[in-house]
Amino acid sequence: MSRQDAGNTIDAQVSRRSFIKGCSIAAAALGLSETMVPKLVEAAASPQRPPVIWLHFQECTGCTESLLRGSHPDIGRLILDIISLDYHETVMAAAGHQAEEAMQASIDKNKGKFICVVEGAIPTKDGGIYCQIGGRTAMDILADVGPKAAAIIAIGTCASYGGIQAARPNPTGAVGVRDLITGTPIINIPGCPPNPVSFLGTVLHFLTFKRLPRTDQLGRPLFAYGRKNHDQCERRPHFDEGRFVEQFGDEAHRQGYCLYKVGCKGPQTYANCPVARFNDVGVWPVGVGHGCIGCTEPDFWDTMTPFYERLPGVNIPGGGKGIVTGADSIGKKILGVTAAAVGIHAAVGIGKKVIKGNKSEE
Ligand code: FSX
Ligand code: SF4
Ligand code: F3S
Repeated sequence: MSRQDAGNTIDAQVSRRSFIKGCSIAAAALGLSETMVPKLVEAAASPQRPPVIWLHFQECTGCTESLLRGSHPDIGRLILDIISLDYHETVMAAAGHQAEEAMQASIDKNKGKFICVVEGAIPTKDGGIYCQIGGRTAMDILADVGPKAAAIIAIGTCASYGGIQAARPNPTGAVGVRDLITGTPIINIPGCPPNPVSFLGTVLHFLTFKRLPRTDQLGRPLFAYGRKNHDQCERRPHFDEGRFVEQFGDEAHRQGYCLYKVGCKGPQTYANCPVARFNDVGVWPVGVGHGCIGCTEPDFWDTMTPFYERLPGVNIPGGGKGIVTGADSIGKKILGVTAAAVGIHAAVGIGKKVIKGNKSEE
């Protein structure tokens, strides 16, 4: 064996190991047992890779960036290995008419079989003129492509619920995919940006079980959004014992105490951040000393602000004082906007209702 061949073999082994590791991470995120990993690997390694048309609308491209910059294992590479990315404006080599033709050719060839990923909100005001690609509005493109897909994955809070574009006063009438498309299975992977593991788990679930994972009433997969960050947070013992950071940089902050009083929205945020974590070093916002701003929740730019003031309506066990709703002027000030979020979560809280017809094997 030449040195070159030996190198290639090692590369292939590393790549295979990384491939299996990625599938194991996805299986764990999906709540599947180790015994299911070979089934996921088999589905992921199938030569019939599902075609994916990835549409970009109103957004910052952070969803794609966080996905493709992920590594260890290289989740971005794994995703690119298991799907056939036929159209993606950020990473494709083609441009202009050539790119539009590639998209059309893939849609014609794979009608009813491809996955449509939507990144970004869709402006609806004034005929949707505020986002146009190749001379067509985002509304037109989605109305054309969406119904021809086997399933739509709305990646990011923008595509799921409108995101920052839909923040008051929502000048372009931005909405999420589910506001415009019916009749095609749609799943939301919110987060600004979302965790790549949640996206990978959803894709692998679809490939393995031929359907999308079970969701909550907001269209989010339960495997990733079934629990609040607060209930999985490593600072939770401090919350339970009443040990709070009062000010960024104080001794309590240095000690890693709970960030609720400096604005953490973890008690009202459904996500898997404390478990899935981000980037090579396995961090998440609260882990590095910043409160959760609730980025997986609909309208969080309106309902979770001010970001650095405490969330009202939260039981604080410490000190025997119980409920602190409206306990100070800050709480009263934000009670109105937060009430909407609290209302939403009352509907999807403990014993969340699962959308029918979207059952899965897990
Ligand atoms: Fe939105 Fe994605 Fe926030 Fe950005 O593109 S969810 S603005 S991080 O990245 O759509
Ligand atoms: Fe963690 Fe925030 Fe909950 Fe405190 S309030 S336990 S920092 S999620
Ligand atoms: Fe977003 Fe909160 Fe996670 S801000 S990234 S849901 S910790």
